[in-house]
Amino acid sequence: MLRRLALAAVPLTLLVPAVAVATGNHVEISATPQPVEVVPLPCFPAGKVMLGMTNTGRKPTIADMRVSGDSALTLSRHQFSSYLPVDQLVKAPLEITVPRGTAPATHTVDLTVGKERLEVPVVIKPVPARDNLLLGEQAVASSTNGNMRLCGGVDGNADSAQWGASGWHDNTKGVFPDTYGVDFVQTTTIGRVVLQTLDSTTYPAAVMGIRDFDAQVRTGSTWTTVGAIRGNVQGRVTVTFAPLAVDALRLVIRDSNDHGYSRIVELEGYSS
Ligand SMILES: [Ca+2]
Repeated sequence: MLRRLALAAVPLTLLVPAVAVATGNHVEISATPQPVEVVPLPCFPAGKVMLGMTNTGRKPTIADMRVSGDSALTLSRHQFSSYLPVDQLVKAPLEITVPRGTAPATHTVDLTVGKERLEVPVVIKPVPARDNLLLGEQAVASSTNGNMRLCGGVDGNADSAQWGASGWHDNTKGVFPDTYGVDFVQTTTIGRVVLQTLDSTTYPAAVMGIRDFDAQVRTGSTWTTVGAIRGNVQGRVTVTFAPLAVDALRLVIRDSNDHGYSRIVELEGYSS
């Protein structure tokens, strides 16, 4: 090693930039979008920001980004480490959530790589006025498949084409009933329930959608069936009933058209 250095006869000053890259001085930090907006509801989609590192030095390097925020924020990661080729943006997603009741305010997430630092503003929004009273509320299910998110059925996205990212199904293939619904934090008047079951070009409702279900509401500890659907082959199904002040709402799913899983793209509830 010593002999090699001696043969190369490189002046010491030229070695300095390579050392600097290793400590992160030539890594540019980015974050998109700014600010990030977050709604304080348990099943509302998280605030999403794409973190980036670009190696502006002359040699590839390995960089560690530290991700931190104040205690109001829950962050999906606290570190982003990557090999960085020269002049190439390397990205990783960060999701930010806050508990229900978090007051509207602007917070920050700090991103640091070596001596580089970027402060990303995070705006906590007020809870929006909602026609769909299930949107973002706490979902409750009998089981959830590992590839799906419990919140997927009440995240505001009813597009069957985005089923994989934004839907829900149970984890008991071929075994019914399954249940899916929300627990409200305060008594809520509901008179109409809308189910969007899986209904895409590849997976039409008549083949993969929910076939038989009961819509139920809970007052105190008593569940009441307010509608029963049998033999459904449609993607979007509406159940209307005399409005009731309820503490929870759920579907009891008794069969699907493939007799496999209970697939919900979105479950909505309205006052009338
Ligand atoms: Ca959804």
